[in-house]
Amino acid sequence: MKKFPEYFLWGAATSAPQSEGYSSLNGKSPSTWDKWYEMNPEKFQKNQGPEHTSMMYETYVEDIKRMKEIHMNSFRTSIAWTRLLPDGKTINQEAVDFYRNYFSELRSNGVKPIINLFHFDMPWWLMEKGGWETRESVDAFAFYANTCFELFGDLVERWTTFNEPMVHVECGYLYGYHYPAIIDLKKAVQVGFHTLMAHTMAVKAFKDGHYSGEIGIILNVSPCYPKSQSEEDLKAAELADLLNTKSFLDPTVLGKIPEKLIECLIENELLPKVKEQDLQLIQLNIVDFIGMNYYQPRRVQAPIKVHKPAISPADFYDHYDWPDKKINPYRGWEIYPEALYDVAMMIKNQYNNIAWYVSENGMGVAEEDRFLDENGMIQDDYRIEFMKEHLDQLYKGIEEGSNCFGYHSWTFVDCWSWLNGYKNRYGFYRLDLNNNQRSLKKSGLWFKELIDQNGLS
Ligand code: BGP
Repeated sequence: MKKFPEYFLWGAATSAPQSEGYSSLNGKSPSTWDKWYEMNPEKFQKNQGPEHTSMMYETYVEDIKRMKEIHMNSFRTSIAWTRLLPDGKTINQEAVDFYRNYFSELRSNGVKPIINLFHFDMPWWLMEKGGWETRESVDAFAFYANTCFELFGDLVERWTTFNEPMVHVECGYLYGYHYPAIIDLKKAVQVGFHTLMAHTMAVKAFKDGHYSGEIGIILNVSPCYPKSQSEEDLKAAELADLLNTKSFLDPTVLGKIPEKLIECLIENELLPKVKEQDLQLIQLNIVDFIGMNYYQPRRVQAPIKVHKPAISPADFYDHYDWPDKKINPYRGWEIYPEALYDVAMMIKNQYNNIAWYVSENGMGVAEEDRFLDENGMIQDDYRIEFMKEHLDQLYKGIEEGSNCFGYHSWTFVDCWSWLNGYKNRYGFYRLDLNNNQRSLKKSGLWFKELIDQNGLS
């Protein structure tokens, strides 16, 4: 039996915009997702906008019973900024009541909430002023964060500021997947820097306010593996790692933007606008813990054509197709559990062995109803195998001293996703879109046994 530490947190993660529903009700103002969907419904799966989620706004009490049924002891969701502060300043009392009841319900059922503040859901009122492109966003976020600490601090032991901050940078400003779908490397760097400062000022507010508990950030880590050991490929992997991982990991954990990243920004005329005290503030406000979302690695090679100064990430590295890769046949993503061990060791060896947890890991499956059995249960043995393999690698890392305190699967109940609606399912519970009913999948039962044993057999 591979036993995990006694204090280990076993749970699942979701976000407010992907699970709550009621996105234009009960006082909530629109986020960019609500507006984008409204403006371009043809971009998305029919009738599957942020309004049509698993509707946890109304079902959270029963859902928490379900969490308890499978013995989960932790759950991560987020607060919707636009629900709590619809205009950025005025508190929406209905939202306060909702979140207080939600978090209290989790706690009284033995499920520790980990509460995140921003999961890609930029308020529309702020987006109209430029969103993360403007410095105003830093103050607005710090105000929102502090409001959350004041209102819910007695119910939350672990806060995180952002989920995957690189995603709104690259999807919004490099690849056109998220609103405002601009393609502009210089703007992307500025947006990234403002996000880092928003995080920093939220941590500062938390520390200055002497709130109890801990504060962290959730990053998406895709370890970068080079195609070969050639100098060019190694350099490409190093740059990919600097830009995608270390750009947030180093300042938030070590208090310092990597020198090599600064050199690279200078060389490419990409330095963002920085205020005098910013670097010192970053240094003084490091996190207590980190969450790592891991799905698949990044396979990189030297770029083929390079612009100087750079105009896109392709000027620093290219992706390549690793011929030996194992693929999730139902989604297409690579399955490489070994990377989780590499992440565990990286944190141990390069990041002061800071406390961390796996904040998302999971297997998306398209048309999952093909695996329904005659009793209406999804027989998702592929997901069990996926989690087992990943937990095995995580266990190895913990055995070797990495300070990991939990594992959250993505996700609890199948949830709405940003661009694909309900195409790819991830949950321990299947969501029936016709009647919003949940039903336990085989992986949920397996997870319960795993939790009971606190280990892998
Ligand atoms: C992470 C996000 C989640 C979730 C997940 C699965 O990057 O934090 O919000 O969506 O990925 O990805 P997808 O929904 O695209 O399958």
